[in-house]
Amino acid sequence: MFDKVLVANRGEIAVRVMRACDELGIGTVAVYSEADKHAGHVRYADEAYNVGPARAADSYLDQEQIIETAQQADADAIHPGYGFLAENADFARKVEAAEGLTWIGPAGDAMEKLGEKTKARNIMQEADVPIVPGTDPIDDPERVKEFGEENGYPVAIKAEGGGGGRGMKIVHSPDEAEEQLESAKREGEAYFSNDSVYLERYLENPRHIEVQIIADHEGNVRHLGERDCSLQRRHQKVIEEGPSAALSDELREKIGEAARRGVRAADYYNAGTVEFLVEEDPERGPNEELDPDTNFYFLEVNTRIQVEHCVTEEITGIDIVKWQIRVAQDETLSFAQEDVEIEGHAMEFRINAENAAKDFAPAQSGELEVYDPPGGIGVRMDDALRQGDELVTDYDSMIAKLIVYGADRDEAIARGKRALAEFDVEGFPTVIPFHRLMLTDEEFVNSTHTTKYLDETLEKSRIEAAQEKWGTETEPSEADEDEEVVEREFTVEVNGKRFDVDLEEHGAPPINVGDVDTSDGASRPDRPGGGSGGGGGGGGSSAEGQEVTAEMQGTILEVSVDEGDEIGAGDVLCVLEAMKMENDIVAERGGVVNEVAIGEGDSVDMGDLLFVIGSE
Ligand code: MV4
Repeated sequence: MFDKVLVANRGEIAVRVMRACDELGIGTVAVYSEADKHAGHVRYADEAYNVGPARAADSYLDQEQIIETAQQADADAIHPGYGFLAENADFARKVEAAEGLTWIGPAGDAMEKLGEKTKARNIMQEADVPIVPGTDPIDDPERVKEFGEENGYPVAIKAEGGGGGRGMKIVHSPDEAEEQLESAKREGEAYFSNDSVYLERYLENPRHIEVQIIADHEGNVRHLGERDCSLQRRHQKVIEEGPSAALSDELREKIGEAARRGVRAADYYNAGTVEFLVEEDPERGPNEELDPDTNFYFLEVNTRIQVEHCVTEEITGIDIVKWQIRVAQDETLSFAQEDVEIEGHAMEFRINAENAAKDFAPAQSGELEVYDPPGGIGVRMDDALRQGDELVTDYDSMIAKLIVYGADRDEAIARGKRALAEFDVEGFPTVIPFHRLMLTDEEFVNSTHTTKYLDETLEKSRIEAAQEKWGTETEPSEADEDEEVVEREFTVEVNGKRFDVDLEEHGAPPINVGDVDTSDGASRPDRPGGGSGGGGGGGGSSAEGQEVTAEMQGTILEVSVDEGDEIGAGDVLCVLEAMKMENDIVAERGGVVNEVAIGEGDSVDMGDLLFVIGSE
């Protein structure tokens, strides 16, 4: 049993993994970059370690640093979340080889063979999983033309190391073959350091269906049903749901079983997702070479927990992250395939800090001035930020996920509408208005959309109108930009262990210098003679004159004037020690000291009377 897990990730997925650890009685270790010093996953963890600068390559992707940190913290295992190092087979092997550490994920070798797309295709084909008609790696534009002639156009040229939409080129006619082949090779080299490419028949209008898998080290493989991720924008998923409204129960069963066969053939364990394209275009028809009833085709395997895993958790009641941890410590899956029941319908909305009306431009900065997430029946929030947090823009723009559950798709949509209307985020734009539009959109509501809908069909004017209607953008407030931040470093000892503490004090109270003019409470004259430090007095008036009061709690170190003294503007009235600093309380205007209300050594509270100053 693991005692402690290091989560090599940030944001909502890091918190999601730590929540699973907490429920299993496992301690949690966070890593963070300079940009994430105040991030939610750092607050959530039992311990947290700085692993480097904001640039991911120097922190979240620094393999040696993360492994060393895990060992230093005495963690037993590393969970990579998604993104960053999650699909890096070398890193998985390094973690497994490191003294005292276990990798919470598939074996490095399984990750590697499924990461190479033609290898994955061959494994699937041997396991009787339908694949799109295609080739092994090719190099000659003549091969593209031959393939087009045999299988018809368009032809997809895909990068061997590709995935997620990068490194794919489409050839519509033979004269495009040469140029697109060169371009695909260039992209493959640039993105994946691998210029090897292969061909597939290009399906023009598919739906994107993916099957969740969980497998243990004994070869038990279960599928947890499918998700429909057809609503995408430039290969970025926007809303995911399950089960898919586009599948019959018969096809659902076939796809699920195909996914199980496929990953079993790859000696796969831990969680994973098998992606399929489902072609509904009647003109292209089924893949007759394989099976006359087949219209689904293997696309790729994602060897990680995915953003949208929550959809499956809601409709199966199975905690996938917990099972990742359990199988990594050699536990056996306790449920059979027949025990997995899909019930109800779930939908996930990615809450990105983007302005949908401006081509989904990511917010460049901002403070989460208001964060009021929805609640109630059927609502799940996976997030890490809290109100008052600064938006971190160094990584991706997703700040939260809203997942709704209902007895059926209609109820899930109604809950989604209700929850999105409750959801209040202010300080920077989010895609909440866009999601609200989707839940009233005929194509989406009828589930007739395909992967092309957002990029090619949906009118921009409707997105702009939704943003206008439901957007809650606010101007960044000036006060925050001027906020004083005092940074100090301490060394503290906790239970005999030394820690360096970086203290950042935000919005330290303004230095106030005996403001005896109550006609303008907001005015704050400069301190005579300069000097630094905070704390001071405030003003008020009475029949006897103008009152100087303490603006913060502290101790009077010195009283510099007596009753009856004539004073000039800028004279020091007393010295107040507060927050370990000596603050001169200074008269703003000249006059006569009518009353001295304090003595040396007195403790004063905020608002206590210090002096009354009469006019000359
Ligand atoms: C395809 C395809 C049609 N035919 N392959 C895009 C991401 C990459 N993982 C694979 N992708 C596609 N491969 C063939 N043979 C269409 C896509 C595709 C797509 C797939 C899933 C979800 C959204 C998509 C959007 C555009 C294209």
